[in-house]
Amino acid sequence: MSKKDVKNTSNDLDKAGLSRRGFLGATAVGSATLMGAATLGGAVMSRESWAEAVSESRAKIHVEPGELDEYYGFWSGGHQGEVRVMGVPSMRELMRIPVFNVDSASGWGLTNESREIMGESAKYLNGDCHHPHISMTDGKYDGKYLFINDKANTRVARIRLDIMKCDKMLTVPSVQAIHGLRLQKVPHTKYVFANAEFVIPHPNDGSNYDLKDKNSYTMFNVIDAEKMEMAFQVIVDGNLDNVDADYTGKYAASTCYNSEDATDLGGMMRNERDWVVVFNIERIEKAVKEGKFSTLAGSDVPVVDGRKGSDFTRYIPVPKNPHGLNTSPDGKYFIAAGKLSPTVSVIQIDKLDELFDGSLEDPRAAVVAEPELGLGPLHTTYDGRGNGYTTLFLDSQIVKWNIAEAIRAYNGEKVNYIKQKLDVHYQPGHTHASLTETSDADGQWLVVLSKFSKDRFLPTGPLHPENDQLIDISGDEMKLVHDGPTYAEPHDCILARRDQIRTKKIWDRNDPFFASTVERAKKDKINLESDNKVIRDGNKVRVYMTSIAPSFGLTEFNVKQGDEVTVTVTNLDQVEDVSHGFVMTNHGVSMEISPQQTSSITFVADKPGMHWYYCSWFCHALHMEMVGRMLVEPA
Ligand code: RUQ
Ligand code: CUA
Ligand code: CA
Repeated sequence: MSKKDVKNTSNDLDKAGLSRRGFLGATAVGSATLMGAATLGGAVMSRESWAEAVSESRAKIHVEPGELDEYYGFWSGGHQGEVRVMGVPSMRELMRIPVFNVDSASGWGLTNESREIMGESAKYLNGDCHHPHISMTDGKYDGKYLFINDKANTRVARIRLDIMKCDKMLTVPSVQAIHGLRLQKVPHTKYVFANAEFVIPHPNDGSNYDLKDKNSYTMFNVIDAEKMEMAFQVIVDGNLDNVDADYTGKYAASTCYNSEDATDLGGMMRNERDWVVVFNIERIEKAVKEGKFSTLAGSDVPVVDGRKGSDFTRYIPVPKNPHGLNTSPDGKYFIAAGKLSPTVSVIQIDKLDELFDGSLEDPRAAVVAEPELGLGPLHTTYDGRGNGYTTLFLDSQIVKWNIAEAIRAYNGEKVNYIKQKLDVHYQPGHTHASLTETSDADGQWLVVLSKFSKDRFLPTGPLHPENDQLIDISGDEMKLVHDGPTYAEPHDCILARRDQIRTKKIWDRNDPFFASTVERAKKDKINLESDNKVIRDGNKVRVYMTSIAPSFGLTEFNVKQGDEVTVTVTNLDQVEDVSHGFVMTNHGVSMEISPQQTSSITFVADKPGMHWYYCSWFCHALHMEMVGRMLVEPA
């Protein structure tokens, strides 16, 4: 059967008057008629996966043109530095939110507003984000913020979900490489937990390079989510990889793969067990409040010592170089994936109280199961029905397993806790089931982020896309339904129900995003909503103009060669979707001005003569005519 035949089959279904719902009922059609399509694309798609792809589940992901998706997906853009907004289950990319990068379209990293948010770190043009997470209240998404880490330049950023723009960025002091990032779930996201991965000497001034020295360590970083300021830091033994929080608000737990304090691969694999370190947030908070902390040179952030033997932490040994740490949505377990061990370690959270008060002495007593799942377990996600889904990097599979049964097996019962293993393509890292990190986990969809795509797509030269696969987990069996090529490199993603995200249609004139620009205009006695004026202040020139489709308020302004020019544009349009842009040709100047937004950008007018500026967003039939000229008088 050719591709065309397959298409005709679904057309025939349409013609036969079968609605989507009707088609869902017509399972026989899916499995019998279309099995023949298995050879489509030769070796590319297995019989099995194609048969699955055209079945019920496939019909569910077909979001008709003009229809809306059920879920928002937020994808990390990895070392590309942005966050991507997806529609799920269609897997259509809806938007990109620049964060730790420079974006030519919106002017992120170029405009004064974005550079002020980036602060000192605006000088970095790169980033490496891994873990996007939405703020919560009572263990459920509240849709307010999304937080994300930058491993490359040790930053944490916050995105306001009402406008889908980054509004805060913080460089975490005294540490290197923020990797794991999670949020306090209960009672609400008061804190952002951020793991600094690498051990460094303190002070890091070249006087000491010995990682076994007691002044060499890394820290667990706790950020005040509302203020986006450091709350406190906790010194740990070993390094820190991934983290998650519990559903009481009391604990967070991180994996450590380098308990060896080694500097090379061989060294980091020496120990049979590394550990999960559990932080008693309540105790640490109390100590900080009582002033029982120290500070490090050049920083006023409270630091407490959480190394072994401390009241603030417990170290639970787990096999070998663990990676992902994921809390089950029933709040009962922290589950740490073994990576170099074929197991995951199930830590029972309600045993932690006893570990901390001393009534349980052996930290291993908190481990209630260690099921063997396959090779290279990296991350686990949940369906809210008692099952875990763990990616197996080396086996290129996702394995569905039952947590309660794994615990019974650990206690000696003969029970097969493995429910299904499904091939994914290929080498999966993170996996995320819908709403899995909240108590709303609904077991509908699961995304597997495969690090390799190999032969799944048209070749693109030596650099391949990743492959983000969508799997239907609503039934007893996992069904692979979609291949999604993505650019480097969505380490992680999350899914939220669409009603949990509420966005603005146009900007509010009082939005804090451009408040400092409004403030500056006030000082210049400018009414941004009506004035089109040029203000000279020595060799600084401030150009204020409005825009309304299809024209700028100023079609011409004069400056002198060498002037530092700041152009501020206020978009007076109130119609949803009528965004303008401002580009000054040959000056590296570009920015977005969406309805009711004010944006500004500063550059040096270093070339005499006539320079056209134009609107870069196709806003009107006369968009091409939306232009003006900067006339630069030679010095
Ligand atoms: S980590 S592939 Cu950067 Cu989230 Cu596990
Ligand atoms: Cu305004 Cu195009
Ligand atoms: Ca190790």
